[in-house]
Amino acid sequence: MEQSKDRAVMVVIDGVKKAGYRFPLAWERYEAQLPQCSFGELGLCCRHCLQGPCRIDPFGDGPQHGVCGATADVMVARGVARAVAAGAASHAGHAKHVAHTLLRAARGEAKDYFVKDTAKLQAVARKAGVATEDKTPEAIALEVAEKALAEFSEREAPLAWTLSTLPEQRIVIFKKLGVLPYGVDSAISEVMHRTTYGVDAEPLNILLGAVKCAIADYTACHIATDLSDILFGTPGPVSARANLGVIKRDAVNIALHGHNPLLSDIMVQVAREPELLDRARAAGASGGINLVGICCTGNEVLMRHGVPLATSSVSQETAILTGAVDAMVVDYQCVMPSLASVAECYHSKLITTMPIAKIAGAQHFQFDEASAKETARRIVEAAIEAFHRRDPARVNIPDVSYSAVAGFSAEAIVGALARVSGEDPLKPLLDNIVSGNIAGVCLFAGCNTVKVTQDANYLAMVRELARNNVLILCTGCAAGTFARHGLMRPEATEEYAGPGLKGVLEAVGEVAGLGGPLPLVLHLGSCVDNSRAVDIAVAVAGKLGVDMDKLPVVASAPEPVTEKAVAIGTWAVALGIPTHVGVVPPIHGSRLVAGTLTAGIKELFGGYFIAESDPLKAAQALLAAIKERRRALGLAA
Ligand code: BF8
Ligand code: SF4
Repeated sequence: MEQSKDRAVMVVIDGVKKAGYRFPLAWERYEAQLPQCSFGELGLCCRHCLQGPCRIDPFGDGPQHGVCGATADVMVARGVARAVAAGAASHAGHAKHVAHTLLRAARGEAKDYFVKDTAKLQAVARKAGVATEDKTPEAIALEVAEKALAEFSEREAPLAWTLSTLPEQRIVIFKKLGVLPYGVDSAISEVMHRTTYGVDAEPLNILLGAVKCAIADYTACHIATDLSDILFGTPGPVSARANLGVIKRDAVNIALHGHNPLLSDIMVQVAREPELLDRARAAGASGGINLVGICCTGNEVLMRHGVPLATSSVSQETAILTGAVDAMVVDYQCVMPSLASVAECYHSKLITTMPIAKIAGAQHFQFDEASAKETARRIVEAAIEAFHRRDPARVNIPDVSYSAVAGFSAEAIVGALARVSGEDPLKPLLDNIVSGNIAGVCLFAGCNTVKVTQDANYLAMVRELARNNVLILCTGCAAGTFARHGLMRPEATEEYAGPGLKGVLEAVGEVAGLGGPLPLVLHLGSCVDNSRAVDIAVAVAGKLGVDMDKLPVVASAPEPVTEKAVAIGTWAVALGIPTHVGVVPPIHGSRLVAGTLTAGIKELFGGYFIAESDPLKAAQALLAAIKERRRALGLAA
């Protein structure tokens, strides 16, 4: 199978092959794994106690129960629930980290951080129920941070961020089904409890536990987005470039990889310091210091600072294989441990920064918010030092990069629409949905995987949906894909948008002063910023006076990898959104679980999963879901 649809990625892979270097990359490591275990693929293997591992024969000839008596349905449901819990734990860790930093900043204990966006602080304070009159921004921030941190442990009442960001009708449904979380961490812990040896053995009950945990995950994502905006600013449209061609031959290149803006935002500030720039130039880097982003950290600094995006997800190793990345700085999540061995074969330094995310073979610079800039400076110095050892003969930077307009936060979208219709900003969006110029909205989210030619599913689907006048939003590595392929440009609107959609994107782009249409794909941010898509959907639902499961809104993760993607997909379904996955998680060992997630769950929440590996069929299924909803709303389909 072809590794990637990304020309730049293929140039680098071919380059190292031609040069005779032997690096097994993710794709070769995947091949070495084949055939992967069928029990695992179906979700029919359990290791939750020491009597296992237990496996169930999918053909019915061998064992149908684990040692404890667990059935296939129970095993598969437990597997799904634990994946959601792991994903939620990751987003919760990220969110708490930002909340602690806001708290320390407000107390004056983290001098490099401060309230950058007071308007967002006010808005979030209102949501969280924090009074703001006669208080300094620091005093408000302190209370907001405390409120946020209080969302994580078990409380007596539902969570402020869940209640204040979702429509009342959704909350009623969640209450009725017993899936309204009373604590983010406690919901995660509850899944671990109920899926351990000898606890919950009712598959549908386990799935409801997974949904509850997924709603906790949503809440954590929203907290992470809100507090990051307070500390670093709410994104607005910004131009940048994307793909490996953004790495510069004449500069000290530092790749920022991982998720949290806490370190990467400070890196951006420090890399502009004249003293460090002078040192880089003195080392022979006439182009100075060039920061580039990878994965969600890449999205964070792209949307707030226009830092170019180098690559995403499955192709992260190729950044180092250009031979010109002097340091790759990582925090946590989606960072392949293999980066250490790839970096070892070059002059590149892999720098870990978080106590919970060290990698054997990497250099560790302990990051503490109290001394953030100091650490960031030391990292830049280490990169300059590595630059001295770069071998120009091994540099192979593909000449591929596209311009991209990023940073469409909910606030930025409403701001752009307000220029069209000041007193009622959502009106143009609604009018165009009603008239059918916009058939519906699709949010693309999630990763790239070795199981699909990188980007292939995204590209096929986005063209088909845009052609059919579906407005496209994106986050995470989905955003990375579209940026790397030039679909976040106004030119892509001209090329791929159907006539109705094109007209709308042109009209809004002109009025918003972009000097051309809005890009074909609107970049909402990182994976936690899927919460921004919810904010937009909730506002539209409110305006239409319906719940979210009535909206012609769908979601897709065409190339998902992580447990975080499973958690996000599950909450999207719980919020009433038909959600496509292009790589099927291990659910097919249980007809009951697979049937519930792809069909039965619709009766409870309105949303459901569409598991489809063929991108064109997936696009058709999403279009059909949009049409079904339009008809139900009495709109022409
Ligand atoms: O949180 S899309 S590979 S980088 S999990 Fe990871 Fe997937 Fe990328 Fe961002 Ni999201
Ligand atoms: Fe086997 Fe049950 Fe233990 Fe799982 S929990 S390993 S099915 S005995």
